[in-house]
Amino acid sequence: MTNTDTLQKQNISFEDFKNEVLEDYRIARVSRECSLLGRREVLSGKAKFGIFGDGKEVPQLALAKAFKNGDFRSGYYRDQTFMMAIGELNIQQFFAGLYAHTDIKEEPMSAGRQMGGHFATHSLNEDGSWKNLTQQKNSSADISPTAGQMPRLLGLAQASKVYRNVAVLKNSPNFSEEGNEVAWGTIGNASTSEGLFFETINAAGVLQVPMVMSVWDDEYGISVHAKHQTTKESISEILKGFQRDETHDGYEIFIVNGWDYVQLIDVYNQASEIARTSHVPVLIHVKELTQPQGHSTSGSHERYKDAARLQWEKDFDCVTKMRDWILNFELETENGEVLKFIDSEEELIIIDKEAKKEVSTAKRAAWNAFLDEIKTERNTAVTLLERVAENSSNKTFVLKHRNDLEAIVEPIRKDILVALRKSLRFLKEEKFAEKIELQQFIKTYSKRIQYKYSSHLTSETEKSVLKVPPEKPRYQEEKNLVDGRIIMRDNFDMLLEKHPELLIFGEDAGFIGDVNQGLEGLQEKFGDLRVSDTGIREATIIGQGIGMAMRGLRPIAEIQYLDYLLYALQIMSDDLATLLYRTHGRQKAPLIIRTRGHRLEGIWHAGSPMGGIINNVRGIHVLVPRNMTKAAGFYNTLLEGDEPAIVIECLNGYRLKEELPINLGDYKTEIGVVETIKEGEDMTIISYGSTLRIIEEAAKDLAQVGISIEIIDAQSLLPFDIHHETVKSVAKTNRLLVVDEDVPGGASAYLLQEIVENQNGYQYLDSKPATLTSKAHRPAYGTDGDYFSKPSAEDVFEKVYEMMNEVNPTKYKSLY
Ligand SMILES: Cc1ncc(C[n+]2csc(CCOP(=O)(O)OP(=O)(O)O)c2C)c(N)n1
Ligand SMILES: [Mg+2]
Repeated sequence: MTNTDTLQKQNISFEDFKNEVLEDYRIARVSRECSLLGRREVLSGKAKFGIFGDGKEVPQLALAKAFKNGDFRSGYYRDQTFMMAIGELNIQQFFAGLYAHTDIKEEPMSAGRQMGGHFATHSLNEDGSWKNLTQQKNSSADISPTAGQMPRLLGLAQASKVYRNVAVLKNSPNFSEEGNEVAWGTIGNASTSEGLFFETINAAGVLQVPMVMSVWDDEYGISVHAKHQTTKESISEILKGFQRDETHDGYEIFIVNGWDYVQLIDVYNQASEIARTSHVPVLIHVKELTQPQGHSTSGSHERYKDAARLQWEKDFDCVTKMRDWILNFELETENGEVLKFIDSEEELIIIDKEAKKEVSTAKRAAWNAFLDEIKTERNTAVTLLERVAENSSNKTFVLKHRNDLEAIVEPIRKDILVALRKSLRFLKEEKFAEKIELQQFIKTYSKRIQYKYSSHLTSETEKSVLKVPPEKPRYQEEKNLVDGRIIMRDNFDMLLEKHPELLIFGEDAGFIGDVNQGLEGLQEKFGDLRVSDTGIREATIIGQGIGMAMRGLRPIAEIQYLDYLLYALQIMSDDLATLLYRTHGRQKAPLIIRTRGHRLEGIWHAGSPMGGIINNVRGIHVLVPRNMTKAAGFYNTLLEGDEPAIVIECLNGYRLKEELPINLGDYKTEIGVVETIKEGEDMTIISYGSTLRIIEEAAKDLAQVGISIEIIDAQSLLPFDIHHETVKSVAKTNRLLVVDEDVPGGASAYLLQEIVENQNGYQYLDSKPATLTSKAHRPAYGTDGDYFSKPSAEDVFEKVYEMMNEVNPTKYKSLY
């Protein structure tokens, strides 16, 4: 017998409650059937990998009830039931994901790019414009790395705080209603062992943001038991110190069993209320969950769970427990009447059977939709090959490919292209119309299909940063030289005025206005929500930025020094860089990361690990301005676009004098465009950032011995030189030297490949192309440490001279 509390609390009639319960049960059953059939699809070879939400169904029903329009989820691969309950995933779409259907209409989570179990909703229309996020339920796109959903969750929650409290943002109808939106996180018990989990939990407690964190606890992380994962084997136990009290802000913490439907609903409603109205973060530790089919399709849990545990999992299976509860439910009313959900078990058996049938039918529909499209393409290819064969002297060979292709019962696109491309090889010596047709077909077909896999690495909208019109800095008549940091500061001042949704935050960025005072006085002027200090926690600084950018804000996240970007590089690489790609352009986070580096002092303040960065963040623009005027211009450009980028300012440039532009906030440095900063005849030297000043110094000495070098500032590493200007310089000088402060074979190797291979620079070279870089070790401390670690003006001079000596030993006599 259950009391009437739940009904009274929710103020609903028994009939409504009953319908809701039975509908919930139906969703749970459907979800479970999806898991069961999904596993079979993988084991029978139709899908490649499966990871499912079985055992976690019931708490997700409760979460879905508390989840309102405008709210955001940031979770992981177990949440299919939640997605179904909020109406954002149907059965056919679930299977389309498993089969990797590349049509976004059939597979709205990622157009087949992500493995099943990685969920997302669409924040953007097809043309890249924002939808009204307050009128839909939102799920930020999942990533696979455990706890990788945490940093972004922090930003999703913080956006509500910003929208509620920043006066200029009060009216943001597409993104927020008074900051009433909650960000809901989900994570597995074992993944709470990750640093990102603890970093995020602490930061959300400090920031007091509306974040509700659910931990789905099934006692395991694949095969590894909680005793190896969590101190005291309990995340709520060890997070007790976070509990708020009369004197301190903190968390509200709930503990609830994952099979207890009624308790779960109660807890989730309370959590929602607390987070939504008071912006207090909440932790819900959902215990006693199971994994009926084990972790994933890659193994079986009988290998690591003993008989007693396996029996317990059967007995405490949340769907079974919910079913038993429905079956045994009786409610005595005040007038003695006994109310039940069902008259007999038969009603539940019907729901069970219907769920099975529905899942099986939709699964078949998904498979057919997936396959039919490819079969049509296959048939076209078969017909074409047949006609080609008829005209070829290698008929038998081509026919073999044609017949093999036709015989494949469930073809994929690889099969089609293998047959076509291998057939073409037999026609090398031949010339006939159908051969041309085949060549054309391969080209257009490959291109069309390639797009399905390679689109949306960067913005394809009108707001692509490459489409922002450049604008030159303008200057007053009389020369006005200032410290570089003044240009930054005054430019940020203009930007904060111009873009109300702009926020800047990082370590020491608020009160003192950053370590180099590029934000001096701006917190005082714009308030501590728009210009703010953060804790020392690089990964979640980036996470704050990602989450807030996903909710329509324009964050600039500061990483104090480039060397410390490594703490954040994982989340930049896994989350930010892939977001547009993994959602096929349906979610974006135009986050700007601001940092400074290349040259200061010692092992951890003078690094320039550019090769590592550019190789890890394809999808994020990487900009390396040589001075503050250029840097400020990049921020101005980026804020007009809709893409993520990192701007690396020169650490030794804030006190160097530059002329103060008069059109601050407006002038724009072009992205993907190089700049020739000195013309010359004998050699092209390309570099970026602080190193350019050393090259300029060497250029003067080289001129004295009759060597004229042309210096190009790359400015933008990703993308690099979209107009292929560098090769024009190489065509003139016939010699190329790439200089930077990265390790040998770092970003210099990338630039070399771009120029020699992609721009076909090799054909103009009269000397071996060369690189000059730092040593392989980190830069040592002190002036001599720098001199013996990084390229110096003497190194540049001698490298160039040596190359010229090789060309003309009589004119440039050997130095050594
Ligand atoms: C960073 C990272 N390390 C390892 C993995 C491999 N992995 C995937 S899921 C998983 C276990 C997660 O367990 P838990 O968080 O308890 O979630 P559950 O699957 O039990 O719901 C591991 C180790 C990963 N995806 N990412
Ligand atoms: Mg687990």
